[in-house]
Amino acid sequence: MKLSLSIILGLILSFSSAQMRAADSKINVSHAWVQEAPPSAEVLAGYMSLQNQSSQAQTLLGARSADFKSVMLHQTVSKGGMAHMNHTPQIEIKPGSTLQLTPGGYHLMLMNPKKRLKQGDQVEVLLEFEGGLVVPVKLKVSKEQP
Ligand SMILES: [Cu+2]
Repeated sequence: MKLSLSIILGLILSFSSAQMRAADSKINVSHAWVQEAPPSAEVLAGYMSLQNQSSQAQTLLGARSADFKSVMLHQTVSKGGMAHMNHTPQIEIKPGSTLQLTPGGYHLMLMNPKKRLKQGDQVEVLLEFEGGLVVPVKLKVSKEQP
């Protein structure tokens, strides 16, 4: 009982510090998670909400992570009942609006993980915006949308 409580407290603390750093850069990140995949998977998908709290448009150009060989911005689009993924070079977030990266829409395509990632693990990704802004985000690995 004591152990699980301290784990929960630790999670809350690490979550709030990530929130705080993101707020400094005027991009509020929430619901950041990575979908767990089979061990053989060469790509994983990352999802989150990005709220632009600044008075200017912010343009997401890409991302990088020490845990993956490369990271790309993708968009899933349905055409004639088939789902395709398109590479998206950039996404603009208007002032006050929120960009949702969700299953079936925009996502981070996390390619060639350097280690096996399981439910409960954490992944750090650096989001790169136009103008040099870099926002660090911690994503929780989860089987389902948390
Ligand atoms: Cu993709």
